[in-house]
Amino acid sequence: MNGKIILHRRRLLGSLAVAGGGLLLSGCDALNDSDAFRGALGTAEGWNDGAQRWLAGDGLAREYRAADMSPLFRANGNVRVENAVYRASAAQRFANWALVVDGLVARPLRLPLSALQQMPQRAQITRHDCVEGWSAIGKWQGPQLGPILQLAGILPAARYIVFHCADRFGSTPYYESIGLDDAMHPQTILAWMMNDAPLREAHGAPLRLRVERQLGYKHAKFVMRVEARDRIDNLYGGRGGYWEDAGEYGWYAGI
Ligand SMILES: Nc1nc2c(c(=O)[nH]1)N[C@H]1C(S)=C(S)[C@@H](COP(=O)(O)O)O[C@H]1N2
Ligand SMILES: [Mo]
Repeated sequence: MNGKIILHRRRLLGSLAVAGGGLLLSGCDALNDSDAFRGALGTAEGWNDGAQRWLAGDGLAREYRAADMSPLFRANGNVRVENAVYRASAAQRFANWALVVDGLVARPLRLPLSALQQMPQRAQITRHDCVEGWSAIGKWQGPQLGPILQLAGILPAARYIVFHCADRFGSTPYYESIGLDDAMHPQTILAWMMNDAPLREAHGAPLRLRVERQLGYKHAKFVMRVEARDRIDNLYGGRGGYWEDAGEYGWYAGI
């Protein structure tokens, strides 16, 4: 198992080297410290809890066949983003857009869409369940979140991963958070493709979270920034997400 993961990380780092100048790293020394990486797998601290848990055989969400894909996948919540910065990058088809990865990490990252596209990809056909009472089966593709957090050097103090989105309801920004077990889960990806095409704006372009063991509202669309934190009770309304703060839904939305 460990060997497989290290191989995966080598592939990731190789493809990032190809991505070249587009990728900004604040330190490069740790890029080939597979010893440190192996060491981290052996500890029981922080981000590693999740990895340990799925290495030990935690469950996967069900995956479907292409023939099961819903002919129509509804878009829900915000389907258009009004803020000016987002509109400007959308007009350039996100060519100058970059995902920020920061917070409790040793090496904050700015990852252009092209870098995310060149990382090893995972594609999965899953069922999306919205609390409002509809479901749809769709295909999602993008890099796994776990290796991105490892590349950023997620620190042992990190307990939550927060997704900051470009959209708002009224004056309140949409955001969501998950624990490290879900963040490190193999089916947790930052998808830039849906049903074999780049994400449409209504479905969260340029990048949205897929966290397949949880309900629809956890799957943050229009993700601009991924932040590692030790707590979420001191962020916005303190409950870890837009709907949670609104008192509508709970933080853990396991299916
Ligand atoms: N940024 C953002 N993410 C969001 C929402 C939203 O309004 N804004 N709606 C959530 C809800 S309730 C659901 S069911 C899904 C809908 O995803 P879809 O539009 O691709 O169907 O996105 C979730 N993520
Ligand atoms: Mo939803």
